[in-house]
Amino acid sequence: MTETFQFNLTASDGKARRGAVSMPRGTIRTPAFMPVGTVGTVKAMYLDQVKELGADIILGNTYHLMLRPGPERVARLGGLHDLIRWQGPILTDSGGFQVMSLSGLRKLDEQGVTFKSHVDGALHHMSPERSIEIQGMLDSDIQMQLDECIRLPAEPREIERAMEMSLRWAERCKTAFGNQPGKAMFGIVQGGDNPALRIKSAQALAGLDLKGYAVGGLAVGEPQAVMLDMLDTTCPELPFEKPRYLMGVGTPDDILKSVARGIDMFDCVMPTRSGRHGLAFTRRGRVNLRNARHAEDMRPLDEQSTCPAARDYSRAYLHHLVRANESLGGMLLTWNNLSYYQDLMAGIRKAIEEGRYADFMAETQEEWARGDL
Ligand code: PRF
Repeated sequence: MTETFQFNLTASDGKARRGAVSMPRGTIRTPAFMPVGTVGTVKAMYLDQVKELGADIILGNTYHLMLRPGPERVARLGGLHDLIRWQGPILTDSGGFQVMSLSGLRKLDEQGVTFKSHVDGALHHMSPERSIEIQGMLDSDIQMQLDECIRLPAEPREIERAMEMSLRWAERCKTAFGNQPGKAMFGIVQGGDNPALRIKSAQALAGLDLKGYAVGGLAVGEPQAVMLDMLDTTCPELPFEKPRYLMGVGTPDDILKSVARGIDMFDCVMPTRSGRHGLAFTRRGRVNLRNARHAEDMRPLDEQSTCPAARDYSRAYLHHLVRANESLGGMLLTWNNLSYYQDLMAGIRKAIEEGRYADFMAETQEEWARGDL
């Protein structure tokens, strides 16, 4: 295990990259999918299961953890890893995006954001420096700059203002983070659906020589084609030898197409959240277990799956659990979905190594299109 943060590319196929991020707490095989553990739990899962499925890193949220249990308390309790019992790397999002989507946003200016807690209504302030300080108290391994993410569609001037401010915040976060050899602070490209702003953002961040780069401000209301265009524009501007993380993305199809454009890391609530809502991701596409057609179907979701949730339980039982709002329904479907996502990533990595990524993508998409078993 290394003392420092390192990224090594080991193979490529077209623009798709196969590599590994190595840091003191572990190695992340890329392309990687990071399960979301917002409040210090990957919802409805034991972290031993998450590890067993092949996840090398999980994500936490600065916004949620600062409100509850609070960063000072987490630090007194020995840091997030010991508290939640996950010894691998943890990436924390900076809070800007969650403030926008969850809190009664009060005020956002050059200083930072002032917002109302969704927990108890109390007012909080977060500056770029405070976000990094909190991520440090959580002992996060990969910390994200504070940024401002604009929902699309939006006015070009508004997109530009947020992108420019995010750049200034990136510099402040870099200074606040300082030099921590075993950890990393990633910058976040913004610029909405505007290619020129995306290029400007990516080039300026590249100039800051950060350890990794995220692409933010996508999957926020635009069509998939726009997101993919922005990746085509942005990725070539980012340093080739640094990891690239597409934030909050996405569906299995989004992931396949984004890897083809040079993305190395992903996170999304989709497998966990949709599992709790009765939706299963499978080799043959999506299956809504709420649907009455499953009520007396004794077949499993997919007998070829590597996951017991997909192999050993009938659709009839999953349907019953979902309809009855039983916790076990959400647990089994989350397990199935995270298993599907991690197996997809393993398949992607292997295909890149073997130089057959385009074929893998086409075959995977064909299987989805055939529809449920
Ligand atoms: N910024 C941050 N977190 C994010 C996003 C962003 O733009 C997105 C957009 N898809 C998800 N999570 N800080």
